[in-house]
Amino acid sequence: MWLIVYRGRTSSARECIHVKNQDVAARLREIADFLEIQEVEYKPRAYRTAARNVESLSEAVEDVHERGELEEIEGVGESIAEKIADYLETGEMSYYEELKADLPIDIEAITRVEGVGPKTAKELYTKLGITSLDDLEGAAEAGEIAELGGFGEKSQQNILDHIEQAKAGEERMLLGRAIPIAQDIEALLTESDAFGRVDVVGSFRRRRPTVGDIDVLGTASDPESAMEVFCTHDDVHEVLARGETKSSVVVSGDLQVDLRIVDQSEYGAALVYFTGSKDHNITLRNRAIDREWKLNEYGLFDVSEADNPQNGQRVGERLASETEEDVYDALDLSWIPPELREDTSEVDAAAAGELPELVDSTDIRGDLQLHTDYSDGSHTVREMADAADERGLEYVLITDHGPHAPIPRTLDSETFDNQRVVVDEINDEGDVDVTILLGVEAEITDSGLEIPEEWYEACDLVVAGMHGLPSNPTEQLVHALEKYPIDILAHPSARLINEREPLDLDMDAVMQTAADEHVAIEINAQPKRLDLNWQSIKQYRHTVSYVISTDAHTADELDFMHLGVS
Ligand code: DGT
Ligand code: CA
Ligand code: CA
Ligand code: ZN
Repeated sequence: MWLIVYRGRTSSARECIHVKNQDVAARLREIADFLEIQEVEYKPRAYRTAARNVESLSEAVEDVHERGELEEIEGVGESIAEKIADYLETGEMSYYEELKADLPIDIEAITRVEGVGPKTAKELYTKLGITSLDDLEGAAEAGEIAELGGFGEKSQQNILDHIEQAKAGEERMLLGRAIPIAQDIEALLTESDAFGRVDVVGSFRRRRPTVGDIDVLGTASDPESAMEVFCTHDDVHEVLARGETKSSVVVSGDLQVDLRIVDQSEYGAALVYFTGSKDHNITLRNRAIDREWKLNEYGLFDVSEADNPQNGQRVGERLASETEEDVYDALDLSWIPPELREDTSEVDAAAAGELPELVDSTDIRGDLQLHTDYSDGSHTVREMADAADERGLEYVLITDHGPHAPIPRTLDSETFDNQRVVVDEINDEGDVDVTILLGVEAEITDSGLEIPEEWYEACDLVVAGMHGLPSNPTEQLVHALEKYPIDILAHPSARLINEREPLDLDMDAVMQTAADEHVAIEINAQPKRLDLNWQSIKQYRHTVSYVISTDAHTADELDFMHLGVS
């Protein structure tokens, strides 16, 4: 059995990126789409690579610009650097604005619909004037798309099938995207004199893969000035509500942020309440009711002697409210880590003293999926080795895409052999502490696992994954796991959050086969994947072993590890 995550080593999970990196990356990606529509060659790919590298930078792109080092970002040449500088200096990227003026459509949203690419989006605009997801939905429902030449019923049905998924992307932001935004706000409030404690709560604190909004809890001796700071800082795009203890604003990425100011003496009860989940709260509240107590955001109260327990929020004798530990303790529970507060038996486990010890970032020793410029990664093997070394990893497994992966560049026999030599050289030179292992991300297709026989011997470990649209995914996965010496099954459900539904798999069958064949299951830390999902991870934790891998395509994406850990 593989057990790749051990306890007991410190490594730092650098989480702090900056909001502007994402804004720049979003524009570069849209430029890529616009250029693709114009059938410009190579450039779209260059813009996408640059976008990925800017987005995953471990520092603020403004700082890089201030040092005059934009062109040192991988994939950013003179021309892209100029565009980034333009945006950072003026707040607008004029090249992007020009392209957008020519084709005024929400290309990012429309192309999020599975099967709709930039060129289709343009055609839909030219022929039907579609500029947004709502337009697209309306046209599909009215049957207008089926009537277009080159489209037909099937394309229209495909759009209808996938539009909800794309629309969900407007409502729920990827955790990986929300983290830098929330951390910036948290830092801003924490550093302001107006606030005492500040905590980001809600689904964010529970580290759900996506968040509907950001909930912030704070204490303030002068709530009025605290609200002033919260409602008027630089990143506030709109104030939705402003009250004495409760305000809501909209910030970058159209993200809503709610703030509540509560009393220091009731902070613990408020933390429990606003961290949620709602179902976890209900289970806690029922536990209180069983004891003739009452639990709400103000505290835990003994109401057995109260004349009218429903009368007011703070009735009865206060049992706990100052810290979270106090509240859980009073309910005869050990403190429950936020990630577990999803009402999936964690309260029973806490009552029985059987909460699991959670894996955390300090447990991570290695990373078993990452890409280099031998396939679709941005950096060389050497650069990835250095980046892994800097992060204190003991080992990494290089896994470029094997033949038949649906991407522009994949390994062939020559480049694979060459990569083996390069990896051996780096290990032999011994100037990095990290051990570089060589693997491959082999493609599972209709005909099996697409790598030459010799590679099994030459690889330290074989990772297998599916990137296409298989007709019978369960059968193909099970067959591949049984027939080939696979070590790790990558991103099993192949979901792309807000873009592509998970494969329709018989997960029991896949997991049982993986267990029988001693194949470890990957928890992929890419913000869009987070695959295997947390519900299944829990479900199959006694069946299979897991590895947490970043699937990094740039050096800084090695920092995604903490998302996989969450
Ligand atoms: P989200 O924003 O959709 O990603 O999910 P949450 O969990 O952050 O939900 P949100 O923002 O509506 O509320 C934050 C927390 O406040 C939630 O996790 C639990 C608590 N809460 C909100 N509404 C209720 C409620 O009606 N009953 C109880 N017991 N708790 C609630
Ligand atoms: Ca929330
Ligand atoms: Ca909320
Ligand atoms: Zn993959």
